[in-house]
Parts: sequence; C-alpha cells; structure tokens
Amino acid sequence: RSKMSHGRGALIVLEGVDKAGKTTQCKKLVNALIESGRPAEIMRFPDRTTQIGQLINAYLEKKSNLEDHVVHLLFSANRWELEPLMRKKLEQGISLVVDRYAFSGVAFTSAKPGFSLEWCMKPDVGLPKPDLVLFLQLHPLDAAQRGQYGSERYESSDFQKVVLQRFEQLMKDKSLNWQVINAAKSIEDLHAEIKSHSETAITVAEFQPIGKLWK
Ligand code: Z5A
Repeated sequence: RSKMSHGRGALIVLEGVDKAGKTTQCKKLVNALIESGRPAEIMRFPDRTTQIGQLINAYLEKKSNLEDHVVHLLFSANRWELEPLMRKKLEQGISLVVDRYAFSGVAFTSAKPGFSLEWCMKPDVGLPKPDLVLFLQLHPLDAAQRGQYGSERYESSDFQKVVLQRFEQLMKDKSLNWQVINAAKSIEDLHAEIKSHSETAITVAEFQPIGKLWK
C-alpha cells in the first residue's frame, strides 16, 4: 500500500456559452489552488498542439473543411489521446482544471442538423468522469456586450442558442455534479464561487476512484 497521505486529484471541468469567461476563470482557479497548497494544472480542449489538434484548429479557423461526423470524432480522439496523461496526473494527486470537455463536444455537434445527443455521446463514453462540472451561464445579451463574435466556425448567435439548449439537456443528468454559475457577475465574485465549489469537490474526490463518464 502506498504511503501517500493524500489521494488523487479532482477533475474539474468548466463549460459554458461563448465568452462566459471559462478561460479567465480556469487560470485564476489553478493559481488559487496552487497558492493554497493544492497541486493543480490547467488543460483545455481542443488541445490544438497535437497532430489531431492541428486538424481541429485548421477546421475551426475555416482553413479546411471536414465532414461533420469526422470532426466530431477528431474532437473526441483529441480527448482520448490525452486520457493516459490525465489519469496519470490525477493519480499523482494533481487536480486538473479543464477548459471545455466532452460536454462541448456533444453540445456543438448535436446542434447541427441530423445529429442526436445519443450518437454524439458515444465516442466519449468511458473518459475520466469529472468530479465537478461548472457551467458558466450567461444570457446572450450579456455575452454580446463582451464584444463581437470572432470569425471562427460556430461563432454566430443563432448556432450558439441551439448549443445552449443542448447543454441544458446534458445538465439533466444527475449522475454528474453540475453546478450552474451566473457568469454575469464580476470576475472576482465568480472566482470566489468557483473556488469554493472546487475545494469541496477536491475534498470529496480524494479517496474515491476515478469514475467513467456516461457509463
Ligand atoms: N468545440 C467543439 O465543437 N467540440 C469539442 O469537443 C470542443 C470544442 C472541446 C473552440 O473552443 C471551439 O471548439 C468552440 C467549441 C468547439 N467553439 N465556439 N464557439 P475554445 O475553447 O477555443 O473557444 P474560445 O472561443 O476560446 O472560448 P470562448 O468561449 O470564446 O471564451 P471564454 O473562455 O468563455 O471566455 P474568456 O476568454 O475567459 O473571456 C471572454 C471575454 O470576456 C474576455 O474579453 C474577458 O476579458 C471578458 N470577461 C471574462 N470574464 C468576465 C466577467 N466576469 N465580466 C466581464 N467580462 C469578462
């Protein structure tokens, strides 16, 4: 038996609509956890640095076109290629703060015509299950005040509205620890709320096995 006095790290995922502040909050959370003596690292999906990530990046930047099923499977493959590393870090006691995960994968593809939620979930079944999923909720009018949509694929308000509906369907799954956060608050107020949820999740996860997503 290991002599470790502490257990595994927690898998904490931030999801939310465009411009909700996911990236801003992930960075602040990791810094705060480290400062309070809890090992933590940031990750993001898509991870555009891998070979698969580069295919995804070209697609998002509209430099290439990919068939819709293909791009869905690439986003999932991008998570699976990092699964061994994620598992290793968690087992080493490092908490992972992840900017988007399989929920974005399902919400974005299933917002396209002809894709069911069920089909979209299948490739991600069995990935490490998040101990906490923070959903940063922001009204489309508030999102619009944070600047124009960019020129990347999916950055249009009509599409984002359907994406939000898909996220809402996913949030009905009570086997996951969803926490909906009002992202219209100030960066500091949001941070305090997110940090508090995360500290609880880290304590609860510590001596539990890593779960399997949607299984
Ligand atoms: N996608 C997919 O299809 N399938 C998948 O499996 C995955 C993703 C994983 C790229 O993702 C696209 O890939 C994405 C989903 C799809 N498509 N879209 N749209 P990405 O993660 O690279 O997306 P992003 O465009 O970089 O993130 P974002 O949503 O636009 O931004 P954010 O991370 O939520 O927000 P932010 O960058 O932290 O903040 C946005 C701005 O608001 C910024 O100017 C901040 O200074 C400001 N801000 C932040 N917080 C606040 C508060 N509290 N008040 C006021 N202003 C704030």
